[in-house]
Parts: sequence; structure tokens; C-alpha cells
Amino acid sequence: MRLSQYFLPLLKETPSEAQIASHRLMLRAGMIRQTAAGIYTWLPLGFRVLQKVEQIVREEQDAAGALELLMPTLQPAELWRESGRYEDYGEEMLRLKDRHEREMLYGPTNEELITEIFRQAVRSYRDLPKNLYHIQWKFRDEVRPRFGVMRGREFLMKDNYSFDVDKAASLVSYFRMFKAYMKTFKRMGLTPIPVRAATGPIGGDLSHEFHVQADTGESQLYFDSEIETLDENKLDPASPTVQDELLKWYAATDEKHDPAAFARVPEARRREARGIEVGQLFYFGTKYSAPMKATVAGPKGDTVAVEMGSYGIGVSRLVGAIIEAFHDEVGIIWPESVAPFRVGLVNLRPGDKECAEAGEQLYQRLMKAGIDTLYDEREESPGAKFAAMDLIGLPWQVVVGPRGLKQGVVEIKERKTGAKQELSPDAAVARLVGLR
Ligand code: 5CA
Repeated sequence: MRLSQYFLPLLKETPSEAQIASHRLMLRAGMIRQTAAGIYTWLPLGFRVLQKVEQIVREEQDAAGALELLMPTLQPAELWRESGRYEDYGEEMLRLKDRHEREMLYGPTNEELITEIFRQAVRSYRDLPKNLYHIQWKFRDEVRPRFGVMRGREFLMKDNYSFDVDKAASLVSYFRMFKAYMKTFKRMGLTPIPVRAATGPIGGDLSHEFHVQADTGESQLYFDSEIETLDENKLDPASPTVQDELLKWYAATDEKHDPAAFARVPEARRREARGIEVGQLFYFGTKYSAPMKATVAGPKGDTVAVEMGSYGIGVSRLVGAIIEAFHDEVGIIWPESVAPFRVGLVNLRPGDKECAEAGEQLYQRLMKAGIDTLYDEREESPGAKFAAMDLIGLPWQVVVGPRGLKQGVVEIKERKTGAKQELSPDAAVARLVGLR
């Protein structure tokens, strides 16, 4: 992509409404614009990151055996009356009426709708287990939308729902998601902290939240530092002791915190930190299937309400959380897996014939090698170009300038470390291809 043809409205000044780094940087780097309180437009650069995050989430869901579908954002109120949540959900639910005066709502989550889809189709335990997910916008009329996409009113969530014949099978589905979540967040460069959590309006009696540590996080965490090195590959979701294995390491939100149990963790391993909740798992048994009559014929010819769990990932929140984890005083530092482009190619003198030719050639070769490149060929001062590249945080910068070209070299800079290296254009391309 040529920067002169791109849509990248950078801000020089720090917007006064932004209180945390990720919100500030997303506005300054031209990733988002606020449309209304807690409602954002994703500009091209931000949208590329959102799609990368979404794709990682999707791949790990698919790998765990979940099936993607797409439910609508608008739902009929009757479904929520069946579960009893239409009244319970309160002010956070955005309610509306269509032209026939039918009561509708903008979905804050989808337990009722998926239960409706399931009960229409599945009749026998032989069709279980099933695990269905979608990645769709949600709306929650939060009292205090804040911190940009971190606590929005409209936000993108991956939510899935498992259906099993009994509790034991449902817990296997739960811990399969536990594993998938660990993998998902690690692929984004994050160190997820899974903690035992309260269930809130979703309900149920077993829940874990996954957190990213950040001083600006809204949750208080208490955990054993050993949980930071938890290797999900060693967890067997089908093992009856998997729950106990996880309980070995103390990890809880403040709602579930037990100071006496925490005190038994060796002092050197006790951590108290702030966290950003990027995902949550719920096991809630028959909370929805019983009142909504989502039943199947069981193995003994009896009729059983299916056992369910639901699992959410804050896809749009993750973009903010990743920035909270990876930035410095001048800008964002994208992990490669979610970077909007891998390389920023900076032409210091696009008006100069040699620079123009060398820059164009490099750009073509990088693109041909399948390396997403943002090519800055604008007439701007070098200082402004470097500042823009550091701000938007692409993992690699390649700088073409008249002085280097005289010696047959371009400069490669790694955004994360600031380490610079002079290489011939050939070697530079080979290096960037090889690093992938
Ligand atoms: N039905 C369940 C699981 S599918 C559910 O709704 N869970 S949730 O309430 O925990 O939301 C799932 C994830 O969405 C959260 O972990 C969080 O990362 C994200 N999320 C929740 N509220 C917001 C919000 N206001 N803004 C941005 N992300 C949010």
C-alpha cells in the first residue's frame, strides 16, 4: 500500500479525552474515530488489526472443533422472556420496536438465540456434542463507556456455545475452550492469566476469565506467578482431574478472592496486579436449556435438558489490550501476528530519481515476496516520516535515502528493539523474507 493513496489520519496532539495509552495511540495512529459515546468507526489501519485478531480467534476455534455461523445483531424480545432475562438484564440492554410495534433488542450476548437454533434442530444425544460460534457485534449500554474500545457500548465479540448430554461431557467442552483460549492469546504475543471468576448475568457455577496484565486494567487479580508459565499443551480437557490440576495454582479476581488461600502461596510467588479481561468461560448446565426446553432423547430413552456453556472473547477489546501490552513513549509496537503491515518502507527523498527507483523496486519485490508493506513515498520531512512509522508501530522499517544508496545500502530497523542494520537491497529483502 502506498501511503499517499492510503487513509491514515494521524494526530499530532494527544486527544484530551483519552486517559490510557491504547486509547491515545489508537486515535493518534489513525486506527479509530469515535462516532458516539462508546461507539467507534474502525479506520483502514485499525480495521486491518481487528481482522487479524479476528482471524486468529477463528482459526483456534476451528482447530478446537467449534463451527462458525452468524447470528443477527437484532433479536426478538420473546426469546429473552422465555429465559427470564428480558427483565433481569436491565438498563444495559438496548431495546427497540419495529414498525409493527414488535419488541426487539440489540443482542448483548446470544445464549437465548443459540438455544432456540439448537432446540429446533437437535433431537438426540447422538447428535452431541455440538459447539457453535460466531463473531458478531454486540451492544451493551454501559453506564461508563471508557478507555476507547476497551469498554465500548458497541463491541466485537466471539461467542460460542457448547451443548452436551451431561455435566461430565460439558466440562470436557469447557476445558477444550480453556486450552483454545490459552493458544489464541499466546499467538497474539500475550501472556494470558486465567483466573477463577464470578458469573454475573450469564449465570452458572464455574467460570474463568483470561486477563492481560496492565496497570490500566479494570480488574484486580491475585495469582501465583506459576500460572504465568502454564503450558496448555499439558492440559487434557478429557481428564477428570483437569479442574484440580488448575486449582493447584491460586488465581482469582477480587470477587472470588480468598485471602486465606492466597496466604498459603509462597510469598515470593504471590502476585497482585491489574488485569484487562479479554475472555471468559462459563459453565451453566441447564440454566437456559431447562426453561427454553432444549431437550434431547437421552441414551436410556429419557428426555434430558442439554448441558451448556458459553465462551466469549472481546475481539475489539483485544486490539486495545495488545497495545497496552506493547507500546513505548513514541508509539505502538505490534507483535508480528497482528501487525497491520509487516514492513514500513520509508523513502527519504521520493523526489530524487535514484531514491524513487530504488524505493519502487524494493516495494515491488517485498510485495511480490508476500510481505505486506506500507510504502511512505510522500513529500514530507524525514523527521515526520520516522515519527509516523514509530507511532503506527509496524515491526520492521526499511529506510531508503540518498546517502545509503551511494554506498549501495538501505537501513533496516526493528521497531521492538530499535536495532538498526545496513544491508544491500537484495540482502534486506532476503532478511525480511527469512524472518517470517
Ligand atoms: N455470553 C458470554 C460468553 S459468550 C458473555 O457475554 N461473556 S462476557 O460478558 O464475559 O463477554 C465476553 C468478553 O467480551 C469479555 O471477556 C470482554 O473481553 C468482552 N467485553 C465485554 N464487555 C465489553 C465492552 N463493554 N467493551 C468491549 N469488550 C467487552
